[in-house]
Amino acid sequence: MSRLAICPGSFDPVTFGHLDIIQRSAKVFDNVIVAVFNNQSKSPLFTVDERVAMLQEATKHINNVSVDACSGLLVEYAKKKEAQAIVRGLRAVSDFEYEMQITSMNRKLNEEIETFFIMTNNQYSFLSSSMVKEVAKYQADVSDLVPTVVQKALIDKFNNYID
Ligand code: COD
Repeated sequence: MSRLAICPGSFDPVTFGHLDIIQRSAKVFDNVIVAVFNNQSKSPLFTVDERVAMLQEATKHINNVSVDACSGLLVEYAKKKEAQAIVRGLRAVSDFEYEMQITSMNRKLNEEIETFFIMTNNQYSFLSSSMVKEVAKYQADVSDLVPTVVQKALIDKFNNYID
């Protein structure tokens, strides 16, 4: 039986921290779907379509990874795709409580689907999309934090930014 995992997130925008989790999931599972949700509570900078396009470009070299725009409940999406697992990344203790809440809620909604956690690579433990957006706004160099496609998109977004 082929094993499918969903890597869900906002990916606003995708960073090397996300890509590390996606790449490592792709080594463990037969297929991985990166599911892009519109998490309104985070006031997104990029549209879902823009985020999907950047992820597609950044993961095009990984054969068993695809990217999809999603809405509604994550567990419903996972069920529709017949996925066995949800994979999330963990950076620090501060992520733990939030992840615990999401996982407990998802388990209550659907007991069939397991959530797996992958510890961040130490190199990316400080890295978040919000931090990248914050520094890119002031034209800081983010080339070692995000793929080239994202770097270019950030330059375009903040081209005329005045504080
Ligand atoms: N290193 C390792 N992992 C990282 C790093 C890093 N530097 N940065 C981020 N990650 C991980 C995150 O821990 C997460 O696992 C993943 O990468 C994606 O991160 P984000 O920040 O883009 O994703 P979130 O937290 O905004 O995603 C939230 C969801 C969209 C999954 C959630 O809101 C959701 O499930 N929405 C659908 C509605 C639903 O079903 N709700 C019920 C559950 S709350």
